[in-house]
Amino acid sequence: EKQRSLLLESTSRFPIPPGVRFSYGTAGFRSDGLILGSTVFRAGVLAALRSIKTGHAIGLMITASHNPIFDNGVKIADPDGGMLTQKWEPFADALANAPDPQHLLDLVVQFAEEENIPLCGTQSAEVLLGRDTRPTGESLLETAKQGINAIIGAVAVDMGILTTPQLHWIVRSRNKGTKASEFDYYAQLSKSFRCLIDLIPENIVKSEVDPKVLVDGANGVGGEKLEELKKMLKGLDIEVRNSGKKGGVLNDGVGADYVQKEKVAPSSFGSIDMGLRCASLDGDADRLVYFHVLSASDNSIDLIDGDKILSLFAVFIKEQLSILNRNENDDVFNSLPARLGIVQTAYANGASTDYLKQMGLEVVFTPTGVKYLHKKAAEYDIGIYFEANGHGTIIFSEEFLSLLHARSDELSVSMAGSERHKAAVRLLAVSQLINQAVGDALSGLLLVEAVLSYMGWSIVRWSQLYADLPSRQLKVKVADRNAVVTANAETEVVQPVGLQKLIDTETAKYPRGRCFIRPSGTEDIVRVYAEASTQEAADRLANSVMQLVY
Ligand code: 16G
Ligand code: ZN
Repeated sequence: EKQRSLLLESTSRFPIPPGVRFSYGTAGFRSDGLILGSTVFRAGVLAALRSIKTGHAIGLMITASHNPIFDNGVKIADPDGGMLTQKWEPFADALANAPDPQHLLDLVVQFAEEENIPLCGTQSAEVLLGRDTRPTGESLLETAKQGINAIIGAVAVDMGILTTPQLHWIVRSRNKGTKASEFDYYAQLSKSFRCLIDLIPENIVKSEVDPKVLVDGANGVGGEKLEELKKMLKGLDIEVRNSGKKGGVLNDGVGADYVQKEKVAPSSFGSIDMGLRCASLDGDADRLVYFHVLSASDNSIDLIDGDKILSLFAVFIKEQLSILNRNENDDVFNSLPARLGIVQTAYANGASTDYLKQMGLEVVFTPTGVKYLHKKAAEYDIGIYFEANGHGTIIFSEEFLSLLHARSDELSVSMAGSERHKAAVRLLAVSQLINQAVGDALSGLLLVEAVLSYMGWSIVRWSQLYADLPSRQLKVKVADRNAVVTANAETEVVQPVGLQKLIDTETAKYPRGRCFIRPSGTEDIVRVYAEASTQEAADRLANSVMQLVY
């Protein structure tokens, strides 16, 4: 009874704006930050219920990632640090759109019953809150707290300004019972980075590798946090630009999304940086791309996107596995077989997929959205996933990690200092460095830097792993994006019926042509992607398929 009146009373303080429908899309709820109050309050309620249900800490992040500064959003992290289980998304939608407090209460009561969530007032729940640097973030975080406090027994812990992956990492660590503060995050990353650097083979020609990396912080939280991390790093020279402190606007002409989509240098980068290794984070630092400036006259760049970061990681991991399992004649150890899986989406450049397959790697595809890629990657001993936009990570199964620990211990006894021992230690260090909860630009950046040093590769050498096929992306405004239904990891249109045939006919006209369309999960549009052997052909293919979509 007390719970009912508390929920009714609190909900009535955050009425929903008229005429808006909220949907828990690929990346949680997103819209103009000023109309998100009711949604964030309700996400707080949801997070508290999720924590009661799972018996673990839950994360709630206020961010709109790479979107403009006045947008905002909210998303929930599950106990393992991953995305909210898809099973709860319909409930999230229903909650966000409940027209009044009574409807909301009815939904909560009904859902709690279905899911066996006790609401008797004796249960406990913990929700960890984080936000990025957006102007509406602070008040929305307060609103989320009120939503959490509307469930009796739930405790809200304000972790302050964080990158999205930091919050996911903290939730995961907290629930695993390992050290889980923001400081612990920096300590773990810098320690494992150091470990990888210390194990670089002496015969590596280091001359080719510039110790300096220039980083575009998107005028967001990432730059600020990278400055913190930097204080604990040795052996790497990081220069942060667009840290947001010099008046630049979040995601405005800066950031990984801008750099990847426009294929130009972000502001405050230019011809003076030609030849230097540059990286760009997005507004909440869960995406990372690299680039180098090509031309002094315009801002054109050579883009090194998520596919190429993936390829670099795959080369490195594969090499370490093969060193670990190298068959010495007097071998007393069995090999430690590892199923290594690579996960991409339809946006992956065809040249990257060819390259990975040529290396003998298993490549699989899922629809766009981290929740799909992550889940697929978790099916392997080591799963590496990346979206072309720069979001991705490496995940290790618990079973494989414990075997690896054991092997590393054995080797440290009989073969300490051998290449095989080092390979085991390196793989363990990667599992500590890379954020296994979710894609993380800061930890990804350190791993890229460590691997380039290990390989002795310049950014140009890295870029030459393969040549991207020219591609083009277009957006089409349509009356109803949900009229387009896809299958086969978004590579095939099943509705409207007959459209795929037309796309196929068009695509067949171009050498190396490939084209797909899909409804966006974050905007009210349909996206078109085309690639072909020349830029002109890719443009033409995209345009003619766009005509078919109208
Ligand atoms: C969100 C997704 C990202 C995906 C993008 C696609 C997460 C954390 N983020 O940003 O993975 O690439 O949406 O947007 O899942 P779209 O559906 O509008 O093309
Ligand atoms: Zn982001």
